[in-house]
Amino acid sequence: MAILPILQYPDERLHKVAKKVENVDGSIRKLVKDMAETMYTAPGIGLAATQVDRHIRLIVIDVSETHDDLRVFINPELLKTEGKEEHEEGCLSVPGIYEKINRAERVTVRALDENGKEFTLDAEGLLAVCIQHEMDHLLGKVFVEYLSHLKQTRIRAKLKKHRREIL
Ligand code: K1U
Ligand code: ZN
Repeated sequence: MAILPILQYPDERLHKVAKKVENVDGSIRKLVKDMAETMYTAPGIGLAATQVDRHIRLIVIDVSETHDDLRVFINPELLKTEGKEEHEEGCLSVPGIYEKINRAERVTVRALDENGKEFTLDAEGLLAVCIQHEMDHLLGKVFVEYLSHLKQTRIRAKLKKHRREIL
C-alpha cells in the first residue's frame, strides 16, 4: 500500500471532471487500497480519486470512529435526495478550513463496489454529507465554492499565508 499526495486547493487539477471507470480490475483495487490508507493516515473520513490526481469516478468513505467500515463507491449516481440541512464540512485539500454548507439530509446512491458488484445505499447524517462532498469532487467542485467570493478570497489568502509559514 502507499500514501498518495493530496492535491491542495486552489490547484487547477481539483477542477477536472472525473471519467467513468470502465473496468473494475486489479489496478482499481490497488488504487482503492492506496486511497483508503491515504484517507486513514490524513486523517479523514472520505477521499475522492480527483484529490489524488486520478480523474476517475471513485470514492472511499469511512465515517466510523473505529476505521473498520470502509465504503467504496465506483461510478456513483445520486438516485434520490430528500430534505435540507446545514452541516460543518472540512476537506483534506483545504486543510484547517471548516465551514457550514447546505446539503440534502438523505440521499440514495447507486454505485459499484471494489468487486464490480452494483449496490444501492440509503444514507443520512454524516455519511450522506460525505457522499455529496466527495461526489462534488468528482465533478471538479470543492466545498468552498459554495461560499461567497469574499469568503473564498479570504480562505485562499489564509492558506497562502499558512503555506509560506510552514515552508
Ligand atoms: O474530501 C475530503 O477532503 C475529506 C473530508 C470529508 C468530509 C468531512 C466533513 C464533512 C464532509 C466531508 C474530510 O475527511 S475532512 C477531515 C475530517 O472531517 C475528519 C478528520 C478526522 C476525524 C474526523 C473528521
Ligand atoms: Zn474534500
